[in-house]
Amino acid sequence: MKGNHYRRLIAGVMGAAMALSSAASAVNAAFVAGEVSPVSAVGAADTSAVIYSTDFEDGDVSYFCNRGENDTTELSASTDMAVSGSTSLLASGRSKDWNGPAFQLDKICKPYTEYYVSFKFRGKYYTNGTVSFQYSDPDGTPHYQNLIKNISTSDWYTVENLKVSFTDEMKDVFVYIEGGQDDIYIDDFTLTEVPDVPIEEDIKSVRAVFADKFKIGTAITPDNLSSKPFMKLVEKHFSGSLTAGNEMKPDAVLNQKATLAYVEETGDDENPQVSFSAAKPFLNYCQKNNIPVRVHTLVWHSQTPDWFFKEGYQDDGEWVSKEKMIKRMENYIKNYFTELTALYPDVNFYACDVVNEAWTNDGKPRDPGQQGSSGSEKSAWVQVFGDNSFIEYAFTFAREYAPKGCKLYYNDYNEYMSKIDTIIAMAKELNEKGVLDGIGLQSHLDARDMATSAFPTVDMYKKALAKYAATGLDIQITELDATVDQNDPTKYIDYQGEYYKGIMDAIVEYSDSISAVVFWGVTDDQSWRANRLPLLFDADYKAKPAYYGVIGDREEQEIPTDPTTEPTTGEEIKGVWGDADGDDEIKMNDVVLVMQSIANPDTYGADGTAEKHLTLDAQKRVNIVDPDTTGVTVQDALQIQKFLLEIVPTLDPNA
Ligand code: 9MR
Repeated sequence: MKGNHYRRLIAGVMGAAMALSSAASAVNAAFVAGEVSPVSAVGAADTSAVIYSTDFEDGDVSYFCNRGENDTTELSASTDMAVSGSTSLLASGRSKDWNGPAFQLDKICKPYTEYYVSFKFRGKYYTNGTVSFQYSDPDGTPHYQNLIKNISTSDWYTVENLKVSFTDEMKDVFVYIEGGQDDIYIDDFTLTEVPDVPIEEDIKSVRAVFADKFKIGTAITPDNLSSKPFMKLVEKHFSGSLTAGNEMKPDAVLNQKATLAYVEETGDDENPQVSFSAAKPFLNYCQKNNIPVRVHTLVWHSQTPDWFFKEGYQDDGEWVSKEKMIKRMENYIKNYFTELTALYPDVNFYACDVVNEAWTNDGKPRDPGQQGSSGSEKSAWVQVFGDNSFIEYAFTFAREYAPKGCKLYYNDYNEYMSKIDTIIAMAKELNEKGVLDGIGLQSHLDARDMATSAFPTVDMYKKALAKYAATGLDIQITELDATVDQNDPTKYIDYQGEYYKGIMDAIVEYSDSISAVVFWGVTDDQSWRANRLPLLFDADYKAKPAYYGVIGDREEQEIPTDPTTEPTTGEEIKGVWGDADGDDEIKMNDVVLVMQSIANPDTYGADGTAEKHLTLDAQKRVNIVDPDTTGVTVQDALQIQKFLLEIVPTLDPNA
C-alpha cells in the first residue's frame, strides 16, 4: 500500500470557528448495514488541534493511498481543477466503483479519540460518490461502513467535520471515497482532533438520585468510548449498568469462519463458535471501571445470521431440523457464557436478555421465515421450531450455563400493548420452572407533540407496570427512550420533559419491583432515533428538560457498593473450601501454598512451574474472605490458619 510515510504532521491549533454542519461517527462493524444519519449539531467548536492539513499545492499526495492490492487507482497531484490554489489530488484509473482514494487514520491518529475529517471532492465529469470508513478486526477481517451515501452533484462536494474514531482493536483504518466510475479529485483536506468540552458537573447525577431504588444505566456503542464528554456523562449519570448497543448480539458474537473451521476439524456441525472481538472495547471499559453489564441478547429473530439455522452453516442452505437446532442453541449458549466469563472473570454480568422480542403485538408467535424477508419481522427460530417453544429451551440452557449471579430476563417492546398477558403468562410459567428471573420492558416510548397524545400515555404505561409488578418477578426497564415530533424542538422538548417526569414517577411508584432502569443511549445525536431527539442530553452534552423531568425534585442518594456483585464464574467450587494443594484436607501446607502463590506467582500461581502450585480450581477454593473478587489474598491464608486453630468454624463463605 502506498502513502505510508507521513512526514508532515502538524500539531498546531486552528483558531477557526467551525460550524458543525454535519457529523457522523464511525467505528463499528455492527453499523455496517445501517445508514449513519448526518446530525445537525447546535454548537460550534472554536479551537481544534490540526493533525494534518493540505491543499496539495506542494504536490505531495503521499498521505493518501488506494484501497488494497487489487485497486489500480493511481494518485497524483493535478492542476486539472482545484478549489483553492491550482492543484488538487487526482485519483485516476479506478478499476471498480468501490475503489478510490483513501486516507489511513491509524497511521497518525490515536485510538479512542474523535477526529473531524473535512475535505472537498468531485468526479471528473459528475460527482457520484459515497464517503466510507473501513477497518480490519483482530482476525484481519475488513469491515466497511458508509458514512455519507449517494452524493450526487455536478460540482465539488464539501465534507465538513465528519466525525471519525476507532478503538485499539481496529487496524488499517481508512476514510475513503467510492462510487461512480469517474476519476476523483480531492482538495483542501483537513484532519483535526475534536476538542474536549466540559459537561455540566454541577447538576445531579441520575444514578445517585435513584441510588436507593434501582440501578441506572445506559447502552453504549464502541464509538461512544472515543468521546471524552460522552463518557464523562456515562460515568456521572449511568454507570450503574451498561448494555452493549449491538456488540453482544448474536450477529456480533456468532463467528461463521471459526464455526466452519470447527466443522472441518471435527465433523461436528452442532457446535457454533463464538467471538467477543466486537464487544472487547466495551467489555474492557466495563472491566476497568467495574460497571455491571446487562448481556443483550442471546436469542432473537433479528440481528442473527441466517447461516446459524442452515445446513452447512451456509446462508442459502436448507433449514436444519429442530433437533439439530436445539443442539446448536445449547452449544451456542454454552460457548457464549464460557468464553465471556473466561475472558472477563471480573465483570459482573448481572442480567441477561435470554430471549428478545418473540411475541407480536397481539401476543402471537412471529411468522416463520428468514429474517430480513418481509420487513425483517419473521423469525428463523419459529421456522425451525414450528412455534415459540424455542423460548423455554433458551432459558433452560441459559440457566445451566450463565454465571451464578446473572439474572435471566425475557425482553420485549410494545410491552404495554395486547401482548402483555402473553408475556406475563409465559414469564410466570418459566419462573415456576426455575429458568426465568424477570421481565425486561424495553420502553421505547413516544412523547409525541403533547403529553396527552403520547403513546403510550403515562397512564397506560403505569397500568402496564402495575400488571408486571403484580407478577412478583423482577422487572427491569431495559431500553428507555421517548421520542418527540422534532419539527418544533423548543416546544416539544418541553413536553418531552413533562412526559419523562410522568414515566419516571410511575417507575418510582413500582420501584420495589424494579431493579434497573436502563436508557437506550445518552445524547440525542448518538441515538438510534437521533432525528427524534429521544434522550436526556443534547448533542452538546447539555441536560434537556427530559433530564430535569426524570430527576424531578428528588435529591441525590449515597451510591451503595454494588449489592449484586457475585462471582461471575457461576461454577460451584470443586473440592473442599480452603484446600489449596488438592488433597481434600485442610492442613498448614495449604496456608503455605497460598502464601507462596502470592509471593511468587510464576512458580506457585495458576501457571506456576512448581509441581504443587495453586491451580485455577484451587484458587476458587481458597478465595474465601472476599469470594466476589477473583484474587487470592493474605487474608485467605489467615482465614485457613484461623480454621486450623478452630477460631472460625468453617471455610465455606456461603455457610
Ligand atoms: O440500538 C440498536 C441499533 O443500533 C441497531 O441498528 C438496531 C438493529 O436492530 O438495534 C438497536 O437496538 C435494539 C435492541 O437491540 C432491541 N430493542 C430495539 C432496539 C432499537 O431498535
